[in-house]
Amino acid sequence: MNSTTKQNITPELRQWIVDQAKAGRSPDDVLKSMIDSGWTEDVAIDALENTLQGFLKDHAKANGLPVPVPVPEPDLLDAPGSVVVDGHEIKIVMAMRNPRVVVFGGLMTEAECDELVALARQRLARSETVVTTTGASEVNVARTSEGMFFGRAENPICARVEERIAKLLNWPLDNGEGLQILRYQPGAEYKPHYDYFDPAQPGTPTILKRGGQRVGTLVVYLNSPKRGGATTFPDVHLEVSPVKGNAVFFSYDRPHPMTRTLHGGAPVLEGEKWVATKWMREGKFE
Ligand code: PD2
Ligand code: ZN
Repeated sequence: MNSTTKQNITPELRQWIVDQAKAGRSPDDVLKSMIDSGWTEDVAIDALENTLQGFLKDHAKANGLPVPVPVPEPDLLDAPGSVVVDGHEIKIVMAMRNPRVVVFGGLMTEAECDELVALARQRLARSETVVTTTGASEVNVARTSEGMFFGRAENPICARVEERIAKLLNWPLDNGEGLQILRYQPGAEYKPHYDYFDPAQPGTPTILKRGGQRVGTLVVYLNSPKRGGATTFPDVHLEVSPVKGNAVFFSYDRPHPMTRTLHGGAPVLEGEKWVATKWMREGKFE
């Protein structure tokens, strides 16, 4: 918002906007009233956004809820149907607003998938998830896959894929964790969970010292399992099919179930499932 616009929002106007929202009027409806009474559209949108964001922030704080933060977000409107990143065309297969979920087609080539799998295979160990009570890692029974982490830009393929992801999602490379590779064998699954760190857990402040909260996840499918292995979002009854080279992205602007980002990996029924997960933090992950 520019300073001229800010000056135009008197306390009375701010209160009027909040009152309209509390009365259940939609932002579109309020915007229309403002335009009808002589506001230019862009200035009215700025005033509305600024006021409602402030109101929601105050409301969240007063009610002990986490306050929303900026999140990664692709530019989907630039070219309908696909996004081109460094000459590599990535298809938009599906996009949903709430929760924010976008399915990408061809984010990685078949050769890139095969190369990552070959590099990871040598280093697989039973997967660990961070235990938020202590901040330490241990094997978690909810996850029956095996996995490993690459360091950021550990090798040329990781560096290339990380750069592509950072550009696609408009999120700094430095805020990304290293790629995690998981292998699920038949019967293996990842029970529904949230990827953010639970603020109520005593180990969370320690985890957050390195980069703050997670605010987004990108899961890239490195192969197509024969049967099963969808990524599921139980709150919205969404299932994303694991297709080699495709990816599912979702973001969460606060560490709270209201983001509706509960998700899991359904059991693999036949064949193996390999994925690469990129988690994005609020700040630099160093
Ligand atoms: O492999 C998946 O589909 C999956 C599902 C849920 C991966 C993750 N979560 C994850 O890596 O966080
Ligand atoms: Zn997850």
